[in-house]
Amino acid sequence: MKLVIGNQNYSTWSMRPWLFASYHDLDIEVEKLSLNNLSAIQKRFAHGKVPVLIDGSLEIWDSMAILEYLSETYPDTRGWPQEASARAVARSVSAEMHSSFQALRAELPMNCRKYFPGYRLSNTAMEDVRRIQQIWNFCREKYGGSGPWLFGRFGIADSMYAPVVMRFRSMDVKLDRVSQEYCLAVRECETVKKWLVEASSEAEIVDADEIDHPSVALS
Ligand SMILES: N[C@@H](CCC(=O)N[C@@H](CS)C(=O)NCC(=O)O)C(=O)O
Repeated sequence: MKLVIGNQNYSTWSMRPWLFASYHDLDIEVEKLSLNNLSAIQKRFAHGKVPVLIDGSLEIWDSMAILEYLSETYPDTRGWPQEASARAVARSVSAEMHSSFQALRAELPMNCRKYFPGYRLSNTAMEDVRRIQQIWNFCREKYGGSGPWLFGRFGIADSMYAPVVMRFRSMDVKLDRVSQEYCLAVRECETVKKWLVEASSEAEIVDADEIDHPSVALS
């Protein structure tokens, strides 16, 4: 299998399946394409976006579908919780991440290399931040007893929310205690650290994903 991703500094959608595959040490080749060269991505893939998982003649072009395929192909990874009601909630919060939080996406692009002191969010983006904290508190309190992740053990829901943790880190978003602890667990994860090292080693700037605000380099 091969996972085709975009620039690690910027590509939130790529981070999700990469994190899941790398956390579980799956034998998957990774190919990186530049988000500055969209025409190359469009030429190669009908829908023109990354990530894409290639398994023989099969192409899967959506991050959630890739995560589910990996979890089904490698059942030991147990991407979704085993218990039916926890699984339904994990799917709900993952789907909400997949389809919502437009203000957050627009105002807080992921930029793993940079910290933006004093960056102010709109009320709409703050509402997205509030909702995400509500989700994290709910999952941690109700399902997170057996470990530091949203449903105890690392799963698809954590892969879906990891890029948000990176956005909050860059923008120094103030969070409640449970959310701070969850963000710390994500940032301390060795696989997340590996992503950050690889993102920091990229020199390429993607102007479309940069914001016009003074920044400090993050290590
Ligand atoms: N719904 C897709 C979104 C993928 C996506 O928007 N990828 C971005 C990179 S992070 C991209 O390829 N953008 C290129 C473009 O929009 O032309 C998924 O879940 O994978």
